[in-house]
Amino acid sequence: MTHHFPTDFWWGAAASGPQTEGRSPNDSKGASIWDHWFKTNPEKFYQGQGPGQTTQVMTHYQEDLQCMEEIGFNSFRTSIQWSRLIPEGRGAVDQEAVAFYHRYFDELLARGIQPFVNLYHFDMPMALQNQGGWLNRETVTAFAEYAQVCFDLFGEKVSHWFTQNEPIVPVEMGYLYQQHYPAVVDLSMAVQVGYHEALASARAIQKFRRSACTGKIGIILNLTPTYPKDPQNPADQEAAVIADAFFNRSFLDPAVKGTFPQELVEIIDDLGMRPNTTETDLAVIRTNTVDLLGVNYYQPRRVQQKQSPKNGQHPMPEDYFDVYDWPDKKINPYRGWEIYEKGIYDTLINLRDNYDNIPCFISENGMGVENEGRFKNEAGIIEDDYRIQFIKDHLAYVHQAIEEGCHCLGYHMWAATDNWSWLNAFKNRYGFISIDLDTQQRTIKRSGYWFKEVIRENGFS
Ligand code: BGP
Repeated sequence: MTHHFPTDFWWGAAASGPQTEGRSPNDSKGASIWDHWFKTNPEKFYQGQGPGQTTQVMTHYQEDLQCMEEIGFNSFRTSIQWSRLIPEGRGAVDQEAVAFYHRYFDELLARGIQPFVNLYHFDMPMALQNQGGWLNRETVTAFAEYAQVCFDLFGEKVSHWFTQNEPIVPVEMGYLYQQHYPAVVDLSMAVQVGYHEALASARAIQKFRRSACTGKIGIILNLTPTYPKDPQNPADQEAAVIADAFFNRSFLDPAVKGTFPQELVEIIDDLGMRPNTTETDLAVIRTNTVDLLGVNYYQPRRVQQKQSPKNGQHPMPEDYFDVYDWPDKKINPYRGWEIYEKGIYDTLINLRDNYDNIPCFISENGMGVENEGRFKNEAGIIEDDYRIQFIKDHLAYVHQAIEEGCHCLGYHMWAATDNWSWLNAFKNRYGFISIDLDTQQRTIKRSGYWFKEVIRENGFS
């Protein structure tokens, strides 16, 4: 075998609470920003499918987990929904939710699959959003309290915890590019939101360290390696350094090193947008860094020195660089994202060389494809050979990075089952396991059977 992976490598896939749980009539879940946004603006969601539908995991989790066991996963990541566990964001804990998450984690363990549990996947409880959400410092305290509740309730069953998934996304999509609620454009708010998320993550880690939990805690970041148009051109290089500081190092540095990148701090100071900080906050961030890093990798970022004038109306990160559209790029047309396999290797090498080779794993990587039903064979199995190729090409680079000393402990694909994707709802399907939304029937795709072989062999040729 040409690509053999280390013993005990984590093989599996990921999901999130808000993308799989859905709602049932009269359930006791509190609204999240997604429930609220769908109520006020259903037209924003692809084919009017909202977060109440999703894949009904609460009633179908056994079928999902049976398929995952059949594929041979040894680990699976999902998230607890804050607004399900604590409907008002603070205060009373919902006992139905507690019972459900216990059943879910028990079933995973019984099937030999380690639950990796994340606490925040873009799903602010609406009761807290009404008081400012991440703009409000009180939300940081509420998040630490929520984390404590989770550690106390489930700490004996869960050995791998994550504070947040892609914390840059609520910053950029909620406060710069209008794809998440509250969809405003305001860099100063974006900075405050990001700072509070970073602080909240550190405060949750502090709670973890003081709890009885014996496992590991980390964070999941979408790292987008940033490439200058012309690597020999210092102005393009500088543009790449700044874009990297905005979108990667803004969370990577505080999470792993306990500090914020100087380039970013200088820009924010120049703009007079330094968030409200205290010495105590900075000490909490400095001393509560992660044990483990989840790396979500989908696409690179390509930039060049500023060619166009600044937009002038309101400051934006793009005042410091221009996006470079590489004419030779390979693209996933359904999602519009570039496919660049070597980016996963460059990201791991960067962690090896500049982040003390922190233990990490690929926590998401995958390919969303529209109308996958057209690839169904007579047996009802989706023949997603493109996904097999995509994973193979990326895994080969992960393997190379490990051979070169990177401390990468596993590979989780996005996603385990097809699931609901924010504004895109069910447009693109990502899973190893397809779901017929009318019948809720789960069927393993060809990629799932291929992955089963990879897991069995602990590698591939
Ligand atoms: C990541 C998120 C996931 C998932 C995935 C695919 O950024 O962590 O929640 O949605 O991207 O993206 P999308 O669903 O937007 O196609």
